[in-house]
Amino acid sequence: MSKKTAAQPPEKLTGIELTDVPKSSVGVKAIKSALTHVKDEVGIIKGLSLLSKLNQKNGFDCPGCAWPDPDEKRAFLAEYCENGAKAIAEEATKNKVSPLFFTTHSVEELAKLSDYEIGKSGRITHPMYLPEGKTHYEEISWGKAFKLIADELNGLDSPDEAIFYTSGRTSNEAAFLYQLFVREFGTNNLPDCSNMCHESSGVALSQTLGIGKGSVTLDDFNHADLVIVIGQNPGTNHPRMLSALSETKKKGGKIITINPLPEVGLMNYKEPQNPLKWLGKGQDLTDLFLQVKINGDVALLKIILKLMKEQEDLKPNSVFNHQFINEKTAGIEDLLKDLDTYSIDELVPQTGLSLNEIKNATELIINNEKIIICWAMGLTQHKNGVDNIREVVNILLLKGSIGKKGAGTCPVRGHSNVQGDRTMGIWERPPSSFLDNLEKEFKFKAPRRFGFDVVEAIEAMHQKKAKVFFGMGGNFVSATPDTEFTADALRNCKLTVQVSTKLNRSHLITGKKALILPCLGRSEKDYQVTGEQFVSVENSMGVVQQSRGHLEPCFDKLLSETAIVANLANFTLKRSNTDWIELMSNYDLIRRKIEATIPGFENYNKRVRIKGGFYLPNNARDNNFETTKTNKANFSINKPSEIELENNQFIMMTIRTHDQFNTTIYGLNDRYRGVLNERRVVFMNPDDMKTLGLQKLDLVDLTSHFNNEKREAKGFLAIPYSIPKQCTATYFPEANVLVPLKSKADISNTPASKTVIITIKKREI
Ligand SMILES: Nc1nc2c(c(=O)[nH]1)N[C@H]1C(S)=C(S)[C@@H](COP(=O)(O)OP(=O)(O)OC[C@H]3O[C@@H](n4cnc5c(=O)[nH]c(N)nc54)[C@H](O)[C@@H]3O)O[C@H]1N2
Ligand SMILES: Nc1nc2c(c(=O)[nH]1)N[C@H]1C(S)=C(S)[C@@H](COP(=O)(O)OP(=O)(O)OC[C@H]3O[C@@H](n4cnc5c(=O)[nH]c(N)nc54)[C@H](O)[C@@H]3O)O[C@H]1N2
Ligand SMILES: [Mo]
Repeated sequence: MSKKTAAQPPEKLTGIELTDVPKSSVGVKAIKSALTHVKDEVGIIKGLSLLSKLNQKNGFDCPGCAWPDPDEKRAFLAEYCENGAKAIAEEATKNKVSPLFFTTHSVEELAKLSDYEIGKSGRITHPMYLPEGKTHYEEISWGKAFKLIADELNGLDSPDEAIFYTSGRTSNEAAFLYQLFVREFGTNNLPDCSNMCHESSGVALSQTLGIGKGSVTLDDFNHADLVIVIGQNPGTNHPRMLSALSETKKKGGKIITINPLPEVGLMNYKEPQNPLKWLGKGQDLTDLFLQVKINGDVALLKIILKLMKEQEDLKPNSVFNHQFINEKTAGIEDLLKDLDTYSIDELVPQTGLSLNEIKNATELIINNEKIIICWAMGLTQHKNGVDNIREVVNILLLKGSIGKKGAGTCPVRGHSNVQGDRTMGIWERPPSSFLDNLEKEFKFKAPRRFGFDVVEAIEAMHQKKAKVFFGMGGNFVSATPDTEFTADALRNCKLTVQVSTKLNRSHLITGKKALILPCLGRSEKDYQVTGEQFVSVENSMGVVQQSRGHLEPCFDKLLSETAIVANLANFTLKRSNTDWIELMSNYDLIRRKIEATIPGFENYNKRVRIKGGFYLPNNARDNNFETTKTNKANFSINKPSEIELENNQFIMMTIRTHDQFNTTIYGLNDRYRGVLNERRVVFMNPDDMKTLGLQKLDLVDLTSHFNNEKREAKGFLAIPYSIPKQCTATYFPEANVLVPLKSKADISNTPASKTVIITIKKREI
């Protein structure tokens, strides 16, 4: 057998340049960077026309992050951010990957490119097929492609041998049809990107508050006394959140940031909508910055809880909201008892902070009533990720800071419709009430056995228990942990299918046979036989609204995701009481089915046409916790990190640069961290570098350690940076090869991509 092509990005360096870390975020540089990307990828006239529709009430939802749009006023030409502009530039790119491209380049040749180079090849125009043993993709008709998948699926010994993955861009309409098809086919194997993302939040919030989603609305930021941003980098990943934080500050609220890195976006901000302010100093956002050690959060939050309790014991009724606690919660006695088993002195070193800093944070929490806590991957992607979030909830519950204006939980979602996909039933563990509704409406027997999540799906493919992989969007091989292991898992499959807009590595690391099905992007018009359609999406705060494409499709052979699912179902399902082709012809018909099966979508077709959309029900927002096991909001008992580093070991977190959307690499810069033209870097504490005898930009190799297993990634440039000792940071997907598949969060099974234990070795030249 010929040698396998590596699945990880090549170890090539691209010519680094270091600059000073900027003092403030956004401002004129962000506008310039956005326009450069739009000009280069799309052209300036078409690009500006596109931007004018982005996140407007009659426009399309940004395919970037899930941060919400204002309910009322939306600024003309301005409800987008630098990175939203890059996201649509990337989708509307002039570059095309045509059948000729695949005739010219073999799969092996393409797999040697970096993710940046692969992505820049452009939009895929035709369905493409890689037959077994062939070196090049070949053009295939839609009909033949659907038949091939249907035959392969129907040839399996059991429906559970197929995996149906979803990334979070898929619309409600497509997602609903997709999960229905998969369940009629006979399996709950519906892993999704959420498994790698906010699953820990979903689990923790469901247990404690009875709903897996956050409780705040955008307007709550106008009323909050205190916002805590923990484990999140909104300046890069949710830039429009900075305007919400800016409003909190303007109205007199305070901001605490808890992060191992002093992320520029959270420190100082220049409003993009106000050119007069671009030249000034900008607005300081963070009032108190706690530079916590990676995974030191439970220890930190526990100290805060203990200090709150001390103060309450000293002066009863000065800290806790007893009325809320008595009426609405369960489990406070156990929590208080458990807190007594920890000593502050033992916890402090885990945080890397001084007790005084923690006391200052506690004081702000004690002295304010309306508190919002926001978080993202810095909390979820750890072994104790669920504990992290439950500890956050403990603080809010003690203060009664939930279910009222200006207060509550704010897990900031990633993909633009990841929350909506879950609402539509993209979940390997569907509640039985949901399946009951499907059975009643669609007259079939739904499978009841839980399916595989992402990690389990990889294991099943590796063990050849699963044999067909179908990806609705995303880039499975590069986004998941343990790149080479996952690649082998995919190679074991009989067939891998990717529904995609752009070329990515998952088209190049394939099963014995592979298909690429090209689909429309969010920004494109969707024509079906009854006319132009729109779709709907749910943002991070539970608002459902319509999204209507603005551009003509980049090629006339593309199908919408909805049409792909409907056709596939039509080809595959031998018996179905559903007229799939009719549903596809008019998305109002799909929305009627959603209304009939999922609570909260009453009058869907009418309400989705109201500008700005509608809010889904949210019990935590309504201060009602009857949906938990105890019928109350639950306090919980959580464990600090159990990681013990040996002397020469470091914790590594894998994070995003300012120039990427997950595995889509827009460019090679990380402007806010002062790194230009290079992604293979490792950020280190300067004292640690000295101890290892490393100079700035020395070339190092990284080895990760887990259960006596070792994984290697070679060729990274060491950069001295403001980061706590024994903590390091690298970018994903390059560092994913180091993340062990079995290293994951308890209960949620989310890969622990932010706590990878590594050693660092200088490359001998
Ligand atoms: N432009 C752009 N936008 C995006 C994305 C993108 O790639 N590009 N991705 C989207 C997706 S899918 C998601 S999920 C979100 C991700 O949004 P983020 O979660 O903001 O993304 P990360 O880059 O993973 O950053 C994690 C942050 O947590 C901090 N952190 C890491 N470990 C710890 C810890 O142990 N404790 C604390 N307190 N902090 C820690 C890191 O320093 C970093 O600031 O963004 C979404 N939006
Ligand atoms: N080490 C490490 N790994 C991580 C993370 C981390 O922080 N560290 N973060 C994790 C997180 S939070 C997430 S959400 C996952 C992301 O995992 P995925 O969602 O699987 O990955 P993406 O990179 O977002 O997927 C990009 C691809 O989606 C396709 N695409 C784009 N738009 C569309 C569309 O409209 N329709 C269709 N059908 N396809 C489209 C394009 O072909 C593009 O190449 O990665 C996870 N992996
Ligand atoms: Mo995510």
